[in-house]
Amino acid sequence: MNNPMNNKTNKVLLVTFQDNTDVVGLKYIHSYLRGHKIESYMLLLPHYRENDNYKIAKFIKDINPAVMGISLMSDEFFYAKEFTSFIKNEFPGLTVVWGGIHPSIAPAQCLEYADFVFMGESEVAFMEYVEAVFANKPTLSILNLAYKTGDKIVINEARPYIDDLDILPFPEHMPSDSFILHKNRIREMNKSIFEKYARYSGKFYSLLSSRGCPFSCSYCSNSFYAKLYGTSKVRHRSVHNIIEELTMAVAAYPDIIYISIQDENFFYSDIKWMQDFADQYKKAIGGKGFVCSTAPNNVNEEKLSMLRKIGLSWITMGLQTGSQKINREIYRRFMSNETFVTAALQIKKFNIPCLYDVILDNPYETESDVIETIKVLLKIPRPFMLQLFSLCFYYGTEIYEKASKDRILFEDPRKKSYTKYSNTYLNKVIRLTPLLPGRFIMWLVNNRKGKLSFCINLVFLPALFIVEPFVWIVMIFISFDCNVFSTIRMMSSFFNTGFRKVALRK
Ligand code: B12
Ligand code: SF4
Repeated sequence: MNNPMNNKTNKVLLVTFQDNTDVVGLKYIHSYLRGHKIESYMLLLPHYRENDNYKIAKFIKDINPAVMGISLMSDEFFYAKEFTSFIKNEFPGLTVVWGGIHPSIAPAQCLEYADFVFMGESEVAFMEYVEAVFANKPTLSILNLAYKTGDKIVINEARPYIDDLDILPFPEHMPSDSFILHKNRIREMNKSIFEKYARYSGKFYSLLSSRGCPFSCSYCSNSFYAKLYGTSKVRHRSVHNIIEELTMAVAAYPDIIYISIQDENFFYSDIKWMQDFADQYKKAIGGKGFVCSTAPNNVNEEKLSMLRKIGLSWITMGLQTGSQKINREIYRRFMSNETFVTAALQIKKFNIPCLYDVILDNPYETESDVIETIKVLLKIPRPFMLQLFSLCFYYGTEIYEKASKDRILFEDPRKKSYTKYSNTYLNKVIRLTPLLPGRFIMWLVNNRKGKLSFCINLVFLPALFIVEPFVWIVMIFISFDCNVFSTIRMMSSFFNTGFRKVALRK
């Protein structure tokens, strides 16, 4: 195959392996480049397989980029490695740059394959790099950049966080000039393909109203960023700027059902900012529902009341563990169970359905720690649902350093699936906690070692297949203020997301 660099162009190709189109960070990079008149293309490779390489190579030859940027999380490392090795072989002169969370936390590992790595927030730094490449200027002193020279890894200083996020062009729901690997071919993105891959059929619009989190939980990448930047400051966009983005999005995509606020901790915003947001949201976006995440510490009735009135429909909040000791000493989360339960009761008071995150498979947890989690979950009001994650020891995080020092054996975070938690008795009980009566849950806990422990297997599947869908329907119904039509419409998007995820896998 010809090397595109023989015929140098001023084009950038941005690649992702994520299985959905919700690639917020990469969309920001794309918009920033395009906003600065740089010809940027996006290529989405969901469910990428080695066999796809030659089809992709043909597409790359046609586009002929000067720089290829790949965005990756840890679990996409091996796709990026395989793909980059192929590309370097096929197009030896094409510069391949990696960015995103994994290259940020593990640059040396990534530089085994990528020519350069960008660490941290990179809109400005990457654009400077691209402009330098186009102008044949030196690039090695660009901030955020890491590279290898001989055996040595050089990591340049991080550019300070962008304080004024309003300078960033809006990311696009369905990015312009984007292409996708669909049904064995690279196709130009269009609405129908987009809806197949977007989460909830594209009916959720992802918004980042702020960047950063004031906390620094040991398992979260924010504990790494706090070290990299020497601060955990949260930066907010102006309300005016957010509303402008939403107004445009809702006009362009009238079938959007929800605004999905992707901020780590939306309730962290101060009350004055929130009041302003509520007023302008109500005026400009009307009754459109929105969903967000929060830490329990930042929930209060004033904020709940204000946001419920303008459409707050779902909340995601982390418990992670009911063991105070694990929370404090291992997760470095200084959030008490009382605070969590109080927040859950307040959320219930405003009739907002809530999803609670719980981390399973923590080798530092004893059986009694896990039982503490079950007990806390039994104190919160129903209906609710759990999002259960198997603990991943991501590189660069505080918990990774600790577990490595303590010689704890853990799975390679690049290979581990965070959704595949182990099938232990107590993990099953946790899964059943929102579905079955509290007394029965405690009975299962107390009989876990006795002759009756087999009973859990009798109730497990019926609860999952009969009770769980029912709880979901009730929660969706509540989220739409008991509107039957909206509930049915939403359920079809949920169904499509689940169904297509399975059907689109080759
Ligand atoms: C919003 C969010 C999501 C959204 C959107 C994800 C997305 N890709 O944008 C959704 C809900 C889909 C999601 C899902 C998941 N997420 Co998530 N998510 C986040 C969150 C809270 C914010 C990400 C964000 O938008 N940040 C703001 C943007 C602007 O930053 P950014 O994405 O990092 O991009 C910037 C830089 O990284 C860089 N960059 C990015 N790509 C590239 C490419 C190039 C070429 C260059 C030069 C630079 C560059 O520049 C960008 C702009 O400044 C982060 C936490 C965090 N602090 O990052 C977790 C986080 C990214 N998620 C994480 C995980 C684990 C997941 C899940 C696997 C499960 C889960 N537990 O949530 C799923 C699976 C996703 C999938 N593969 O489909 C982990 C990743 C850990 C890791 N080491 O891989 C994080 C870091 C949270 C954590 N646990 O620490 N997530
Ligand atoms: S509160 Fe959530 S986003 Fe913030 S550091 Fe902890 S886990 Fe990460």
